[in-house]
Parts: sequence; C-alpha cells; structure tokens
Amino acid sequence: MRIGITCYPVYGGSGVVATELGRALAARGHEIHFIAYSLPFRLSKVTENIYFHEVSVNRYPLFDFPPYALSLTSKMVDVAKHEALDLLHVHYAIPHATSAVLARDILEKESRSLPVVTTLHGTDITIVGQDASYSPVVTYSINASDGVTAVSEFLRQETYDAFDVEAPIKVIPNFIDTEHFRRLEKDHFRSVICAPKQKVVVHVSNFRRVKNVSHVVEIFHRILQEGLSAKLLLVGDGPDRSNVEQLTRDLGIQEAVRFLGKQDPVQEILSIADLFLLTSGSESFGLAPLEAMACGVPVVCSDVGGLPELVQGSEAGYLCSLGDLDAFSKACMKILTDDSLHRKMARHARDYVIRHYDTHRIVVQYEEYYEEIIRKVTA
Ligand code: GMT
Repeated sequence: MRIGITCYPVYGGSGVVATELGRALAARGHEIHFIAYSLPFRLSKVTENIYFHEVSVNRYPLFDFPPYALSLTSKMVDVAKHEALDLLHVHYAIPHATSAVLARDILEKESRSLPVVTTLHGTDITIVGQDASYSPVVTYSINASDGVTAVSEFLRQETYDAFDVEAPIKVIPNFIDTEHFRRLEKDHFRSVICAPKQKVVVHVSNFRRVKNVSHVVEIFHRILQEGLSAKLLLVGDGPDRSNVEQLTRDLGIQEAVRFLGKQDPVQEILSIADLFLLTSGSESFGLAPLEAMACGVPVVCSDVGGLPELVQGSEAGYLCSLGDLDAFSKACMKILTDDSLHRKMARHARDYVIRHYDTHRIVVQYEEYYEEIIRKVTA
C-alpha cells in the first residue's frame, strides 16, 4: 500500500508512535509518505520506501495566525494525487483529522478516493479537544473520518463520553520494538551517574501540567527521607520544568536530582534505571512506562486513564491512587528495597511487553484495519 502519515514531528508520544508505525510498515514493504511541518524527530533519515513531504506555511503579513491546517490540507491533496496514496493515516485529531477529511473531500470532487484513518492519542480527546474552541470541529472530524482508532479502551470510552461521536472506534494499542528497547550493558554510564549502591529512579515526560512532575519529586523526597540512597533522573522538558527545578531546591534535594532534558535514545537511560515513576493526572496509554517495561524496569504509576490496561496483570509494578503520595512512596520503597521482588518484576515487565505490545503483533492490526477501511470506502 501507499500510505500517507501525518503527525506532530516534535518530541511526544503520538509522533513517536506514528514514526515507528511508518518505519514498521515500510519494513513490511509498504511505501510510506510522512507529511508534517518538519522531519519527525525519531525519523533521522528517509530510506528506500520512506518519503518526507514538508508542509510550509505562507506567512503573509495579514496573518497574525498563519493557517497551518490549510497548508497541511493542500500538501495532503498534493501528495495524495502525485504519489497515488491508497490511504491517509493521521495521528492526533487536532488539526490533522480536520485537514485530512477536507483533503479527502477536495479529492472527491476530482473523482479520486482518499480513505482517512484517524488515530486518537490522548490530550486531543481528554484535554485540548474538549475545549469549546475545538470541540465541534473535533466531533465533526472524528465522525467524518473513514476509520477511527484509539490507543486504549479508556480513550475509546472517553471519546464516546465527551463527544457526540457515533463513528465506530477500534482500539489498537501502542507498541514497541522490543529488539531496540531492551536493557543494554551501561555500567560505565551508571557509575558516572550514581554511587555503586545507589538506586536510580527515572521519570520521562514532556513536563506538562497533566504529568504532575512535582509529585514525582515529592515522592522521591519521601524515599530519601526513608533513608534510601537514590538518584532521580528527570528526562524531557516542558512548561513545568523550572517550577520542578525550584521545588528540588526548596526541598534541599537538588544534589540527588538530575535534569537530563530531551534525550534520545531513552533506552540508554532506562538501562540504568531501577524504577520508573509516573504520576500523571490523565494518561490515555502511557508510552513512557511501556518503554521502561520493555527495558525490564518495574513501574509505579497513577491508576488513571489507560495505565491500568498496561500495568494491571503485568506483575511489573504497582498502580497508586492519583495524588496519594504516601501510597506512591510505599510502593516505590517496596520495589527498591526487595531485590528478589525487583528481579521478578523486571522479568515480568519485559516478558509482558514482548507478549502483548511488540511491534510485530500490533502493526498487522493496522494493516488489516487499513484494508478493511479501503474495502469499505471503495465498495
Ligand atoms: O503526553 C502527552 O501529552 C503527549 C501526547 C502526544 O500526543 O504526544 O501523548 C499521548 O499520546 C501517547 C501516544 O499514544 C500516549 O502514550 C500518552 O499516554 C498520551 N498522553 C496523555 O494522554 C496525557
């Protein structure tokens, strides 16, 4: 198939999933055309059957707010026509689904067919999409897509609860390349980061408010107060970073916390981690804990959104009530002070990911879904 993929090219879960999907589809012989405003950050190079089409936005002086969604639509039309796309798959509803259905309708006038699949990722439904300034357009664009997928059961249900959506939504969970994401031998790196007996706690996020990164620091503070010798590695960057930095100074634990900023490849950091900690107020799937689990790192996460779908039954860690910092620190202490429990959880984590979330298992689900949607549209 010739498949167009649109995503946010910047650091973030939906862009990672879209890029990895494109790569995996290309490896299975499909021709993949990424359409975005810059090269997706994990797509360092284009290869034989991966193409990149940059969307440039005309910055006419009248435009205080250049209409990116329209430039994207025009590029989608252009690529669909000249590359003879069989299907366009967009990740994150705003504005990608809207641009895609508009592109499809433009092409329909020229008697060309462009089936549109929209994948809902999270904040496009749980936070941003529900804002009155977007909600009617999001509803329309989801209903007008030819196929819709969500990355968890939670997100599927949330979409039906929050929007007037009638379109069937198929759940296809996120996935990971378990060959690439595995525990690597990084003893040298570990010895640079911490003392021999110190434990390493890792958090990875975009430091948006929904991630509650200050809770991560407060939980870590409690762990230190319990007498454990540990280092906290905070990976990623975003709006809350400076507040969180200030909090570490206020708590007097700045020496035990390292801010690593945006990092790729994250598996090198996860390879020295003893625990992954996530305290989000909402999380539709949780790609970051999936990456940690693939690297054999036990996880402690809040019991919100799609996180129970990922963590429950995996025996790879614990879920704690959102904001219950005592419960979080107890759960962390349990894992960090019991070597045999830690070993068991680490093994379960990786095995569980290989069994349920490996790229090979999930990408075929997308392929089958594309075929189903193309059949439906052309019937
Ligand atoms: O976490 C974010 O806000 C970024 C966002 C994105 O679209 O890049 O992440 C969402 O999509 C990821 C990939 O499907 C999911 O793993 C994240 O759970 C989801 N984030 C939230 O729901 C907050």
